[in-house]
Amino acid sequence: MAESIKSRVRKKCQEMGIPLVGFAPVERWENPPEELPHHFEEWIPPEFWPQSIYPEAKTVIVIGLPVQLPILETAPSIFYHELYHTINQLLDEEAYLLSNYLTSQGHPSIYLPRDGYGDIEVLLKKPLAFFSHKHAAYLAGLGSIGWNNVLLTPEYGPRVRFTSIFTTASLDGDPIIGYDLCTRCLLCARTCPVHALATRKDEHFPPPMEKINCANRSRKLRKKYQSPCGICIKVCPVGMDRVVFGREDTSLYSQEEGFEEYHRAWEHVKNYGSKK
Ligand code: B12
Ligand code: SF4
Ligand code: SF4
Repeated sequence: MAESIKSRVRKKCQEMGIPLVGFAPVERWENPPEELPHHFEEWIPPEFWPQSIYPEAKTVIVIGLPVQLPILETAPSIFYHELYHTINQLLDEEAYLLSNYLTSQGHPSIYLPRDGYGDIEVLLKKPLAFFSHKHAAYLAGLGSIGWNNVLLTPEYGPRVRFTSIFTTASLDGDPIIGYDLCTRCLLCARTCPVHALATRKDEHFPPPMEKINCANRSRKLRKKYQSPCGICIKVCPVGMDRVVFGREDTSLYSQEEGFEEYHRAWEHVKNYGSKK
């Protein structure tokens, strides 16, 4: 019975054009599976667990939509700004519809907003949401956490946005990716314009991050209709999407020679629709 709900949800996701979906029983927040690739020095506090937010929840279903690499390459720009909003809207709508579907099948369920904050000004004071989709995706076996502080997936590297559904249906969890996808190349940290990511490799995990520097940059870019920044997810070499889009060589971001047509295209996009 439980498996059949799972396969119905997978089928529905396929019909809705959702390429990534993962299942995590809520117990995984309390007892993280041993196969997880990272050892966390601090784990998510209990009040952020799904069973604390919706006590009836038995399983978290995580869905992910890709950030199309050639658009992200123009960032910061109006092009990525628009894509970001399109993905966010779709995630919210699709998770809402999926939760209604599950409820109609006799399994009361609720959707979570893909972000869950009113404005960047709120994050500047407290850069946390009440629930973390990155950790949910991690516990649902969709990927491993990168040096850039977001989840890397085999399919899209860090270029994927997530949201979650809390369901009262008890469903089997998906297998955990037991290896670390991050190569520790530190391209993300070295290209961050506001030094928000640590550039020294040490044992601390997750690596320390200056969230406020990143949020401040986002606030400035928003005033120009160019938010968010996205550089640390653009340069990451991980992800099959690089092969799909023919972008395996990440030196195209740091050098113009040999890649003039790309640089010209990005410059053109940056010149329109947003403030300089
Ligand atoms: C707040 C937030 C931000 C803030 C803070 C960044 C951050 N890393 O938290 C700002 C505005 C800077 C930001 C920027 C970006 N974000 Co953001 N962001 C969020 C948001 C809304 C909440 C994250 C959160 O609070 N998690 C909850 C806590 C529990 O997680 P945590 O902070 O990682 O906590 C850990 C440690 O800090 C530690 N810890 C230590 N002390 C304490 C104390 C307390 C009280 C807690 C709770 C934890 C804690 O324990 C935790 C476990 O490891 C999520 C959406 C969501 N609701 O999940 C998106 C999200 C994480 N962002 C996302 C993305 C893509 C970005 C950007 C790339 C956007 C862009 N610029 O294009 C950048 C990347 C920045 C980066 N390198 O991390 C995606 C990540 C997708 C993925 N592949 O993983 C998410 C999931 C949005 C989405 N719906 O997909 N973001
Ligand atoms: S989104 Fe931009 S500012 Fe924020 S951490 Fe990544 S590169 Fe740095
Ligand atoms: S850019 Fe390199 S160090 Fe950063 S997350 Fe990707 S693989 Fe890891």
